[in-house]
Amino acid sequence: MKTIDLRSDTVTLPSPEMRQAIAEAELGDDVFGDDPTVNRLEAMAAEVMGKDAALLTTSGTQSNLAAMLAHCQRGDEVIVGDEAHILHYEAGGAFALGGLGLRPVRNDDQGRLDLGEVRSAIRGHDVHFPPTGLVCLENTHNRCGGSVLSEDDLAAVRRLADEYGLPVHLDGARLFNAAVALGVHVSRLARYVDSVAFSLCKGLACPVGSVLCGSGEFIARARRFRKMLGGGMRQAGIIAAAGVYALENMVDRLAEDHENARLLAEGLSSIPGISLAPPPQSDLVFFTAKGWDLEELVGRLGERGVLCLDEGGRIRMVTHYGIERRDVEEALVRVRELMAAGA
Ligand code: TLP
Repeated sequence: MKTIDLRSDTVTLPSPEMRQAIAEAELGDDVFGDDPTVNRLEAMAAEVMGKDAALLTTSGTQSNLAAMLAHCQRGDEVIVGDEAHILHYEAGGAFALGGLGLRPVRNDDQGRLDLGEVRSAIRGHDVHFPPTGLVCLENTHNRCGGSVLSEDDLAAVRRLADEYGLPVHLDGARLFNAAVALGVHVSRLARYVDSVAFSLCKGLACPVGSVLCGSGEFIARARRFRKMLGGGMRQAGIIAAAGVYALENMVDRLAEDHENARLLAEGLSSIPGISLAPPPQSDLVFFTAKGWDLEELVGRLGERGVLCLDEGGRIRMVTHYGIERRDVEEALVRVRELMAAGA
C-alpha cells in the first residue's frame, strides 16, 4: 500500500534534477561570504522580491526571529495576529531569545489583522509602555486555512504602520503560493513590507532553508543575528543550489498543488460527516468530521496509509510536490471507506 503523506508540504523530497544541482554546486565558506551559490541565491531572492538584499537562513523560524531581532530593540513589543505561526509554533523565540513581547491582535478568518485592534495595540510614548517595534503579517496564513492576503489587505496594513512609523515584516513562508493563487508576481506582495521571509523547504520542495529579504542595512543586521542564532553555515551552497533550482523551476507548479487541494476539498466535502473548515485557497485543506475523535481518525487514517495532522479541532491535509491527482483520488477512497465503516 502506498503511503500518501499529506501532513505538510515540508515532507517534499528534492527531485532528481534538484539533487543534481546540489551535487554540482560550486561551494565556498559562506561565513566569509565566499560561497558563490549562496551569493547567487541571495541575489536572485532579493531580485524576485524587489528588495535590496537577502539572507539564506536555516528555517522559517530562524528567518522570522532574525527579522524581529533586526527590526526591534530588547523590550519592544511586536504586533502579531492571534493565529500567527510566530505566536503559536516558533517556540516563543521572540520572548525567550529576543526579549521581545508578542502582542496578539485578532486575525479574521482570511488571516487579515483587525486594523482597529492594530491601531489600539500600538503604544504611545508614555514611559509605562513597552515601545511598539514591529507589525508582523503572514501570507498565506497557515492557521487561517492557507488563506491569501490580497494586495489591498497588505496595503491597508502598510498605510496604518506608516502613520506610526512602524516597520512591517511578512512571514511569507508560503508567499509564492499566495502569488500563484492571486496570479500576480510575488514582488507585488512583497512591496508593502519592509522585510519578507519565504521558505525553500515547503512547496518549493528544497530539503532545507528559508530566505529573508529586505534593505541592505536590515540584512546586514539580520546576518549578525543569524550568526548569533547558530545559523552561520559554511559550504551552504549545498543548500542554496536547491533554492536556485527551485526559484527557476518549482514556482509555477504550485498551481498544481492548489488544484489538487481543491479536488481534495471537493471530494472530502462530499463524504457524509465531513465539513471543510474553511474551503481551501491554496495548498492547505482543513476539515472536521462529525462524530469522530479527530486524534483517533488521524490514527486510523495513518493505518490506511493516509498521513495527516490533527490541528486541535480540525484535521489538516496539505498537497505538494510528490502528490499527484491520482494520490488525491486514492486518499479520498481510503477516507470514504473509513468514514463509511464508522467511528
Ligand atoms: N509550518 C509548519 C509547522 O511548523 C506547523 C507546517 O507544517 O505548516 N511560517 C509559517 C506560516 C509556517 O507554516 C512555518 C512552518 C514556518 C513559518 C516555520 O518554518 P520552518 O519549519 O522552516 O521553521
